[in-house]
Amino acid sequence: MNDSTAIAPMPGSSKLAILAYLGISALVYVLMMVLGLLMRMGQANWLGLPADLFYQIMTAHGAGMVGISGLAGSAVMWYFLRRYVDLTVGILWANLAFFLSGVVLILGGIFLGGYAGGWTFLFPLPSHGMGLWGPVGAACFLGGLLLIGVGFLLLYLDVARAIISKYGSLARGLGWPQLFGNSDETPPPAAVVAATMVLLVNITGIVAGAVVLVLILVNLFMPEFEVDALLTKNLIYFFGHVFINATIYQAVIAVYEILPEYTKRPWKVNKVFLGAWTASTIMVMAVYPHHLLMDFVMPTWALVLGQIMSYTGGFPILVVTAFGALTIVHRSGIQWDMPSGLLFLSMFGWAVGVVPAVIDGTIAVNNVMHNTMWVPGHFHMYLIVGLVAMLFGFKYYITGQDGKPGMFDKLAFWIYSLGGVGLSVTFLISGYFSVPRRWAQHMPEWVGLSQPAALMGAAVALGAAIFAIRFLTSLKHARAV
Ligand code: HEM
Ligand SMILES: [Cu+2]
Repeated sequence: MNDSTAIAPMPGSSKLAILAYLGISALVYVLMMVLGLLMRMGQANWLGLPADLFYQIMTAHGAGMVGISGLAGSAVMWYFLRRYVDLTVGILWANLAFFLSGVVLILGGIFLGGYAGGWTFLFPLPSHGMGLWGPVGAACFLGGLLLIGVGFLLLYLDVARAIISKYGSLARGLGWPQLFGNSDETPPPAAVVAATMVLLVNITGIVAGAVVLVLILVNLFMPEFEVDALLTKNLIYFFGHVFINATIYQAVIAVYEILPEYTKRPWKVNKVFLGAWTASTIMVMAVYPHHLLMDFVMPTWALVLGQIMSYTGGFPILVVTAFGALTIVHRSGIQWDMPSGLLFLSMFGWAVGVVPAVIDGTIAVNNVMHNTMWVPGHFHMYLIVGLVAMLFGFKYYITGQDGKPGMFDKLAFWIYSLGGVGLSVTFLISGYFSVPRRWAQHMPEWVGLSQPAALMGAAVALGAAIFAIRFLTSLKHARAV
């Protein structure tokens, strides 16, 4: 295997597709942030948001953010992975087509059909609209998710095909001969290792998601076809947990590829790195019962597994990445600009966000914190300050906006990062005081926290809007290699 061959420039159609993925995601992030802001303003009593509309917005915000993160993460993976393997451009476009058709159905299901049961579509909510939505609205929402899943399934199958045809097997893609054997062949590059892990967990997750979507869809129109509520909840959280986590595992490839360019030092793929990715392949799938800690009918062993895996599962990749990033940057004379700054910020946000997640993965804590604002607190931290910062860092990079940042960029960087930390911390504090999550109307005692949170939300949305404008107006400088 020879990875040192010069990288061929991207054919125009794949460059266009990647820019379409990224451009759409930049716009959707800003739009969905505005929806988040509306919710927070409603909770702050600054906006009279009727409860039914709040839950429609909450459903759109949740589904939209998770979906667009999947799309943007896969663009990062695809862009770098094609440096090493032969990916199919047609499938990249097909995935986008499936995605956009799914989005149309989802938005129709929510804002025309009235579906407001949350992006997690927990059974039997879709069939219990209580007059707010009917089976058609719910079916549009579920069908839209299914369409998006089909697109992603095609994409990851193509990634699997490409990795197998170059490296021989997925085990080799994960570097097992180097990890477990004494092979002195050079291990696959970090991008290939990460992509192999992601395709394994995401194909499994998407198939589980498709199964449960079909079960619930059939039940919607044929209630006599009974569905087991506990089974559906397991499948939904298996799929949901894996899919959102895999977005970071795709976006992090940007760190592995961009920091070496900046520091002119290679990203080292050693046994620790390979071991972390292999261990996480199993753990990211085994940890999902931490979403069911309050479901007393679950077998105890599964919940104990959820707690133990929460303690161990989130760390390996984070540690090898953060440690690797620090060592590669240390005394390298790196130039700090928007791409490298945002990538570094993302490492911080990811690491900080994992801590409250792990705390909540403890059964004794979850007894109290379950379904409080603590939960959106942890994931907004590692999604806004971690994942989305990583993605915007990549967007600055791909449009060639490196080098000394301008005043607007610096300003956007600070209001985005401080706003993101502030928004998440106010969520966490609310959670600490047991303010419930997913409540349209907040009690007068809670509003004192919802109000500063709304201001922070506005800062994040403004920062992201500047990032998005800077990306969209620099598209002509986009690099092809
Ligand atoms: C300006 C930035 C943002 C604001 C103001 C915001 C605000 C909110 C609010 C108010 C909620 C409902 C909290 C509750 O349970 O009461 C929420 C939920 C959520 N947000 Fe955000 N958010 C922002 C950015 C993001 C980003 C960037 C992501 C993901 C990449 C995200 C993903 C989610 C998810 C998955 C939920 C859960 C929805 C549910 O409970 O069904 N948010 N957000
Ligand atoms: Cu989880």
